[in-house]
Amino acid sequence: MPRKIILDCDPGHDDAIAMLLAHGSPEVDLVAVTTVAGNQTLAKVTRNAQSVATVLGMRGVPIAAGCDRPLIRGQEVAHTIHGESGMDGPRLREPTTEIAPLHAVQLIVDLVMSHEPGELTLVPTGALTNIALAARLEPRIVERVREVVLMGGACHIGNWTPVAEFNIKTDPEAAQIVFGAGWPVTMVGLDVTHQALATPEVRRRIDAVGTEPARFVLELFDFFGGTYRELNGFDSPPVHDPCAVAYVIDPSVLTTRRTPLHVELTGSHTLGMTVADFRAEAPADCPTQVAVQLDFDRFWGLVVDALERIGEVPS
Ligand SMILES: [Ca+2]
Repeated sequence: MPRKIILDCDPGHDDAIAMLLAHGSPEVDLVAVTTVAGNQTLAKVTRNAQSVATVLGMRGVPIAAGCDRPLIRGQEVAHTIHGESGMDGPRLREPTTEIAPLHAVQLIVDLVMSHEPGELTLVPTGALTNIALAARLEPRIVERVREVVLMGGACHIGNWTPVAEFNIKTDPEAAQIVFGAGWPVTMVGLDVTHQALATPEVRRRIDAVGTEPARFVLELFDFFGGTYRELNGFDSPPVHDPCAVAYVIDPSVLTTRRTPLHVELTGSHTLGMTVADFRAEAPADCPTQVAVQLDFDRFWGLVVDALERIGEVPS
């Protein structure tokens, strides 16, 4: 049985590849795509989600727009990484997919409550605003969700600040709600996503697929690779968000370690830092774990396989 997931995202170059991986993998059933302000404004990331769905030929998957700002703090966007549109680089077709006529938070609640307990997995790859609000709006979803596999956080080195990762830093209160809710959480953070590099060899493998979606991925890498090189000194860009989807498809892609996780909400230099406790083995009933190692070949194999399955998309 394919694993049913809701992808809650802010496309975003790497979010686009997360959508691609979910859409092209038979091991997961993408039930909905929900958007949240993050890499760019809500309007821009939602339009980008529609564009990606169009490029990939994704039909029948509802796309719903969610929160347009963090719970408490002012909105920060990542235009330095993702450009003014939030997904600069590729020239996109006019989107043909529509937006669902309800708020993403309501859609998440409705879907979780209308599925069997343990059936739906939430895969957030942006700020955790929608997920936190969904848990507050309908607390029963916490017991019904199978697990939350999120891209965000870092146990050692951040990207938005020395110790904080962008998705967590931009809405730390929402992140703390999600980490502390009691449902199983796997944090797929920079510790592993900085291993998911789009190297020249990876690019060659994707180029060999030879389809429009494959060219779209290469155009994403071109832009994202440029900003990462300039700003962060990376030779090849880290492709964060699909790592979370890959873990749902095949958990052996990531090595995980069980640990309590907390979000720093008051530090003057550490706001948004995710604090793990590696001093001792966590108790077996600890609901949170963090990814510590990526199987690089297996991960990129999943992305290439997904592209092969999607094939050429008729216009
Ligand atoms: Ca993202």
